[in-house]
Amino acid sequence: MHHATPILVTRSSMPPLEEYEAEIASLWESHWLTNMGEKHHQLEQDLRSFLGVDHIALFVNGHSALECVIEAMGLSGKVITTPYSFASTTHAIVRKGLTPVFADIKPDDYTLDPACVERLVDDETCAIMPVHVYGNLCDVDALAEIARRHGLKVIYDAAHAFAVERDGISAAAFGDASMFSFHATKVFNTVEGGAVCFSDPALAPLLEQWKNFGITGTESVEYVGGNAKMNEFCAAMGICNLRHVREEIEKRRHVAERYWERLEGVPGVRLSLPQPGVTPNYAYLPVVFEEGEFGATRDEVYEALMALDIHPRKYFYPLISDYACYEGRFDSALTPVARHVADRVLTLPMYADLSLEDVDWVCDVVLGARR
Ligand code: T4K
Repeated sequence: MHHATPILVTRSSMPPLEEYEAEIASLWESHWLTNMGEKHHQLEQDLRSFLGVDHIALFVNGHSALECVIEAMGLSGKVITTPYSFASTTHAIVRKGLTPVFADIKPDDYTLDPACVERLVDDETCAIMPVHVYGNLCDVDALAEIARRHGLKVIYDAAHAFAVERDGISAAAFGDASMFSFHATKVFNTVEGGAVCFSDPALAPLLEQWKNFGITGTESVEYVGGNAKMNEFCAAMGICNLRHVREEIEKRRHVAERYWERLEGVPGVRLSLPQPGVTPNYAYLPVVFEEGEFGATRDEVYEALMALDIHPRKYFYPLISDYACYEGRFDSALTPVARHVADRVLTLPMYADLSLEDVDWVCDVVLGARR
């Protein structure tokens, strides 16, 4: 056995303990633990300058952030989205009483195919919810053009795209709104958390109210809102982690480049290499295995790794349209590219502190799985 402990798909980044202790010390003075306190305001400010945006709202997690944007925008009708994502994207649409319509993805970067989106727009369509999956940027210009022509909102699920930029512009700047997840498994985490960046300043008070029970004043409640506020301990974690995030991404770059060096050009292996003009964040390491050429199925590679206590994940299999909870509602045969990728993808272990020796070992096992 190579390792005493398993290698998991990811491992949370954490600041030095003393740094976090110093950051939370003032909470023992103020006794102010949640409801938009001092740490909350500071993290918002830090993120505004990090992302280069004017408008941001913090949330208890990325999923609640998505639900709140839908509420604050007052959307109803159909939302065109991708079946190739985490449950959250479609669940947010359905839980808010809207109807998801699945468009297919592109075979090169797995993001929504604008041509497929365009074909599905009808009179009931109110919005497009594309996903910058794995941190790969969607075709934001084509999607903006479709939205403009049909009067649709664009809400990006940018859960994976923190710190991703195109020609120096943050992913946060595209669409009407972008949701970021700050979950423990993300490039930047606040333990649990999320944020929405948005272009219309009129959304600011609405998001604040929707995440706080719809309260609009000490004696007035105007919306049936929930509770989706980020607390002070999570905000403090974010303040600390943000100081180290560039360094973390740089370490991830070395890990990703080692994987690509080892796997690029292997017949039947499809990698997700950086897109032209895009500064990546190396959030995930997806590999698509084409069985015929590679000589093993995705599931055989998965089993070979698991047998050695290496835990990759099948992000994102099954397609959302194939979930048991949506049985009978959708037909994944209508999104053949998404189905092809979901049946063949494996996301390999990827985190800042993964050693290059371990990357080599993972690659040895992957390549050794061939018949
Ligand atoms: N949209 C998209 C496209 C998303 O991917 C997500 C979340 C969302 C929306 C919603 O955002 P949030 O509401 O979550 O902020 C994980 C995450 O829980 C989830 O945040 C993430 N996407 C999804 C892709 O992955 P699981 O069920 O696979 O997580 P789990 O518990 O199996 O953890 C995976 C690995 O991460 C573990 O093997 C080890 C490591 N880990 C995990 C935890 C919980 C840590 O190192 N530390 C930890 O604290 O969903």
